[in-house]
Amino acid sequence: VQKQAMKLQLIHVPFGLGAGRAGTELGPGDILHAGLVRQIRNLGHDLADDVWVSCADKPAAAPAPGERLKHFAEVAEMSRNVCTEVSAAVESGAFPLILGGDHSIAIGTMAGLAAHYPSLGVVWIDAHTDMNTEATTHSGNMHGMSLAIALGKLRSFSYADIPGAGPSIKKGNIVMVAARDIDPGERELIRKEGIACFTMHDIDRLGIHAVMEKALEIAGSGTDGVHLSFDIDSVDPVEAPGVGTPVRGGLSYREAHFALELLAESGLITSMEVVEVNSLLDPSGRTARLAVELIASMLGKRII
Ligand code: B3U
Ligand code: MN
Ligand code: MN
Repeated sequence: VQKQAMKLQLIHVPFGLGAGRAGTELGPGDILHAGLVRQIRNLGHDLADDVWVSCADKPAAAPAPGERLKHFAEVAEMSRNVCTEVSAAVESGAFPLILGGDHSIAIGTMAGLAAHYPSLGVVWIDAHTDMNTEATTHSGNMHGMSLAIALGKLRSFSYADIPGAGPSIKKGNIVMVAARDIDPGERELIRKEGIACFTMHDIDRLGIHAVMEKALEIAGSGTDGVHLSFDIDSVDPVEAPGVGTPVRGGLSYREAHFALELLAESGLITSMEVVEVNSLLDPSGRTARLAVELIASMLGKRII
């Protein structure tokens, strides 16, 4: 099934202060450099003019002593701006394709999407679950909290603090895929809330095809839109070495492509973001090139 031509809106979010290591702020430029626009045009899609969200690149002030959330002010400001741009893109009728940046950009992405899809489904493909709160985080890095924030699980930051944001995401509409590095507090929250989480163990046991079918059923039934949040560290570090927190035992090259081909085929995905590409940690550039290839699979590219 060749996917129909779409109008795409690229939203670049060169923000890296949610991560523990520098480099993800260069992600949008690196992904463009790896040939994204050519790929998209080859697939026959239209592109609206790119949007660049202006982001803080260094912290405005020293963190307050005892502050649990690193660079909170910068993350909050970035989230407001991303929310505004994603919301405008949906309003214009375009398919938003958001390029990070670290995974904290998903806070603003989902806030903006939820304003238009009150029952948003989310497929979260990631080695991690990003379900930490200010009470459970060890690192203080906010890219490890974005899903918990979208669920309304932080005391100090929620969608009520983002102008124009929709409601928090319903826990029954979220599904995680490819998880293999989960902190104790995250595990407890996932279990307590009963959130669907397909780990690498499940993928080994059931196969990526069955897992993606189950994932689509969870995120795609009873929802009015489905967002794909794709953290490139879901892929095995052999294929995607340019990430801040690599975890062995990830998706193979073909598992990653096949997962995205299945999502494309479903016709259910209404927006996508790609995060955590860090080319400073990958002089070969293969991580950014992989990101471009995977985006193409999600946008309808077929082998034959
Ligand atoms: N769970 C850890 C590690 C981590 C989360 N996301 C990434 N790394 N990329 C944390 O810092 O919260
Ligand atoms: Mn992540
Ligand atoms: Mn991750």
